[in-house]
Amino acid sequence: MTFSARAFARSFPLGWPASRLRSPEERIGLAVFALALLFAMTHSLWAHEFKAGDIEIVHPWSRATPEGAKVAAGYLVLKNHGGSPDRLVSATGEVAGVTQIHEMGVDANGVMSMKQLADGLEIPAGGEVALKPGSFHIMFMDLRKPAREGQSFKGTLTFEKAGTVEVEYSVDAMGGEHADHGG
Ligand SMILES: [Cu+2]
Repeated sequence: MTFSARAFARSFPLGWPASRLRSPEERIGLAVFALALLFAMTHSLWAHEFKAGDIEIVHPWSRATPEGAKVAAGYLVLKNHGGSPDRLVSATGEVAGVTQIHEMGVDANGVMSMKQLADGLEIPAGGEVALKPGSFHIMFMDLRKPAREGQSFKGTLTFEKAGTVEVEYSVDAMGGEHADHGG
């Protein structure tokens, strides 16, 4: 043995292993690890999904709305595991008087605008469609109550073939581009 117990004690004057967490680097490392673990747990709780026939509905979410807001948007991913196309034809939300399926885009003047998809939204066979900020979304109108961060609200999605399924939207933090368009 080339490393004596006395030399060992000199190298770690505060004692080993008790000294480990007294080093700032170790503490920060442990804190980062704990946060990462917490994030992973929270994320898996939020990454919920629903099924209607061949259609998988991944992580419906919405944003918190300011007091008095009349609209909110719902986002999710629709995956079609079937061999034929299906179509999202309507939606409801318990917070909303009226719920529509919308598409957001840039008009000829370069202004963000959106329109209702009266015929719904096709999900190709074996494919997927993402409803996300700046693109397709569920539009909750005539809001009866604000959507609060950390809470969730129920809604339904109706597909031409897969039928109607109840889903739950997680409410994320306020802000972002869709909150600004006001209708
Ligand atoms: Cu919209």
